[in-house]
Amino acid sequence: MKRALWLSLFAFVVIGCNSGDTAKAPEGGGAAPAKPEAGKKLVVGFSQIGAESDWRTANTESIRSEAEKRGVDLKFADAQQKAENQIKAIKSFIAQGVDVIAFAPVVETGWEPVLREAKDAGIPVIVSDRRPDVPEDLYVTFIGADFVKEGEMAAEWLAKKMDGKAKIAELTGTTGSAPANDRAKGFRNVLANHPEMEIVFTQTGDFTRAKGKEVMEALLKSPQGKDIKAVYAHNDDMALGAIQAMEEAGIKPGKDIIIVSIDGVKAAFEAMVAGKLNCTVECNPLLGPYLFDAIEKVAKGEEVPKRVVIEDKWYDESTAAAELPNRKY
Ligand code: GYE
Repeated sequence: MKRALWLSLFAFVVIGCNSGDTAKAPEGGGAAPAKPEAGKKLVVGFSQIGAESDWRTANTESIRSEAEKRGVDLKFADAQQKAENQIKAIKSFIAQGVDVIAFAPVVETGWEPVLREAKDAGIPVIVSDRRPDVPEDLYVTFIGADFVKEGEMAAEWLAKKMDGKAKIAELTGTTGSAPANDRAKGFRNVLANHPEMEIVFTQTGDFTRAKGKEVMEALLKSPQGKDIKAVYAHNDDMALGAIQAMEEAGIKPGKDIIIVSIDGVKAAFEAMVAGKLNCTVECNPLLGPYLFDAIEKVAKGEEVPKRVVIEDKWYDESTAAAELPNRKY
């Protein structure tokens, strides 16, 4: 019976987001909440990655508040950035017999066995935010941004700003995660057309402010640090940490070193207004409404597209002040 819930359409949907917009329902907005059968609440298990960044905090808040708004019984598990905790959480959701499982996989690999267990138990799985490297029949839909495109946008902006010439330090996200892999790839796709734009340093800052700061501090102390003209950070938090390290080293962030990052959190806009960050590529974390639209459809046995892409755009120092009051996260 539950296997019918696996119904899905191999379709592809792109959702554009205007700056400052909260997420809209995927199709025409405001889909009516599912009526729980005979007064029974829909039970959803969500395995979140952790609380590593402002983006993640906004994402969690969006998911929690949307569940509450729709009267969904949400079992929320924070994995503290550990895949093994996510696997444990998913196994426990299976054991509890939840109606739908949703998760944001911290890294790309290692999910096939546990997702097979969910499938064998007849519980549909919805993927949020990051892509797992598994056969497509193991999940119903994947809702999230195109990280390769984000990396490309960051590189295009930077190449223009630097007139096609710069020694770049890259602060990468969590090793093995889809956004770290894809944002690195997208950036390099564009750099291939700019022979004098060169990545001379690349190291993980694990998507956190503390590690971004630590890595930048060490880089600035090394002889290589003197050559760096630009920083590409895979998220705003690492850029904000790097900004602190630069200031402590007597370097003017945003001027001596040009900085581009990804996410578009409020703190990044504030840093742009203060002239310390130059550009951020937005990645909308407000996935709650999209996610629960899909969850409710899947629970009712309705079809959902296999992939829902949330579209992003970039903002830089020239538009930051005007945009800041519209920011929702
Ligand atoms: O960019 C980063 C977070 O997966 C898109 O994870 C997400 C990323 C986001 O920690 O800030």
